[in-house]
Amino acid sequence: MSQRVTTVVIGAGHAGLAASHFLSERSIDHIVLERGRIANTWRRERWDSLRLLTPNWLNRLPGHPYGGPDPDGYMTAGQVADFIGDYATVTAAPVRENTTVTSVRRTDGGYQVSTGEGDLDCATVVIASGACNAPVVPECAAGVPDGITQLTPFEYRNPGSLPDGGVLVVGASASGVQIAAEVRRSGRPVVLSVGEHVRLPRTYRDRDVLWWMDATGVWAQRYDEIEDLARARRLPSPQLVGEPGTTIDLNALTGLGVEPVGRLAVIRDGAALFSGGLRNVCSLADLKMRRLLAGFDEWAGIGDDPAGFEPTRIPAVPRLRLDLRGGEITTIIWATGFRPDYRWLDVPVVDEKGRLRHDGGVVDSPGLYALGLPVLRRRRSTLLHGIEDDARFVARHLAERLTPRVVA
Ligand SMILES: Cc1cc2nc3c(=O)[nH]c(=O)nc-3n(C[C@@H](O)[C@H](O)[C@H](O)COP(=O)(O)OP(=O)(O)OC[C@H]3O[C@@H](n4cnc5c(N)ncnc54)[C@H](O)[C@@H]3O)c2cc1C
Repeated sequence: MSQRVTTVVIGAGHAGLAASHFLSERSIDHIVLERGRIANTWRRERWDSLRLLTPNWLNRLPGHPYGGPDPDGYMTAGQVADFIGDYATVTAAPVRENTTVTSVRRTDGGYQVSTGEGDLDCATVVIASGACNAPVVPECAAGVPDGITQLTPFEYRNPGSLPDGGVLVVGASASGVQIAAEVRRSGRPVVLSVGEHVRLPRTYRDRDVLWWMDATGVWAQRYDEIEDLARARRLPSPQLVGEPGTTIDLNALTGLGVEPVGRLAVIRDGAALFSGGLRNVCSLADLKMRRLLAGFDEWAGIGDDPAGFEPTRIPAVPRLRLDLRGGEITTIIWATGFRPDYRWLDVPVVDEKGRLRHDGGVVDSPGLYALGLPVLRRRRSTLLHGIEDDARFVARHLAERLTPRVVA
C-alpha cells in the first residue's frame, strides 16, 4: 500500500533541503527522498582537490550562514557536504536516505512516486534532483582508439590515478581548467581543447571577482528580465579556482606549459581534429570579460579603463591535429559539461534536449515544481546562496495550490 504525504521532495542536496525548510515553515507535511546520503553529489562526484568557486562569506542557505573561521577561504567538497549535512540537522529535515525514486506518475489526486522501498501518493512534488547528474561526452568519443583511458570529472580523482603519459583535456570551463592545471603541475604534458569559455580574474581591484558579481546585482537578475534566457541557461562555468588570489585563465595555463588547441571537432582515423577558431573564441572571451569589468567600474564610479589584463596569448599556429595512436596521449578527460537525468520522470514535461519545461520553477504539470536548475528564477539559482529566493517562491506557490482561495 502507498504511503500518503502532501509533498515529496526528490533529492537531499542543498536545493531539496532549502525546499524542506520553507515547507516546514508553512507546516506542509513532506518527505525528502535521497538515493544516497545527504549531500550525495559532494561526497561521490567531485575530484580530490576541488574547492568551491564561491568564497565562504557568500555561501549561505536559508537561515544558515557560513559560521566558520575562514570567511575568505573556499570550501573543499568534504566541507560542503558537512555544511549541507549540518543544515539538514538544524532544520530537522525529514530525509529518507538510500531511497531512489524510480518513477513519478500523474494520478487523479496528484502524483505517485515509486521508489525501491515502496510507493508514495502525494498532491505535489518538488524535483530537486540536481542539474549535473551525468557528464556530457560528445559522440566523437566513440572514435577514440583502444588503449586510451577516458575519464569524466565524475571519475577523475587526482593526477596520480592516471596512467603515465600525456593528457588531452577537452573543455576549458571551471572543471577543465582546474584539472588541466593540476595534471600539468604533476609533470605531464597537457593539451587543452578550448571552445567557448568565460574568462574571469579571481581578484579585481583588490576584491574577489564574485564580490563584484554579488554587489553589482549581476547574479540577482531575474529570469524574466534576461533577453536570451536559453543562452543564459547554457552559459559555461567561469574559468575560476577556489584558491585565494589565483587566476586560472588560459594565460596562467600556458605559463604552466599547457598547450591550448581549438574546439574538438571530430575524431577521425585515430586523430583528434580541432577547429581553427581558437583565436576568435579567446578574443570573444577577452572582450566579454573587459565589458563585465567595465560594468563593475561604472557601478563603482571608477572612470579608468579595466587595466592589467593582457589579451589571451595563444600559439602562433595552434595545432589542428593530434595523433591519438602515436603514444603522445594516454588519457582523455572529457570536461565537456553536465546534464540532468530525468529517466525516472513519467510525466511529459521534458523537452527533446532533456530539459525540464518550467516557468521559474513551476513545471508544466500542475503541482510539479523544480529547484536547483540554471537561472531557474535568477542568475544565481544553482549556487548555494542563490537557493533562498527560489525555494521560498516555490514553497509559496505550492502552498497556494494546496489551499486555493475561495472565490465568493
Ligand atoms: C563541479 C561543480 C562545482 C561547483 N561549484 C560551486 C561553487 O563553487 N559554489 C556554488 O555555490 N555552487 C557550486 N556548484 C553548483 C552546485 O552547488 C550545484 O548547483 C549543486 O550541487 C546543486 O544542488 P542541488 O541540491 O540542486 O543538486 P545536487 O547537489 O546534485 O543534489 C541532488 C540530489 O538528488 C539526489 N537524486 C538525484 N536523482 C535522484 C533520484 N532519482 N532519487 C532520489 N534522489 C535522487 C542526488 O543523489 C543528490 O543528492 C558546483 C557544481 C559542480 C558540479
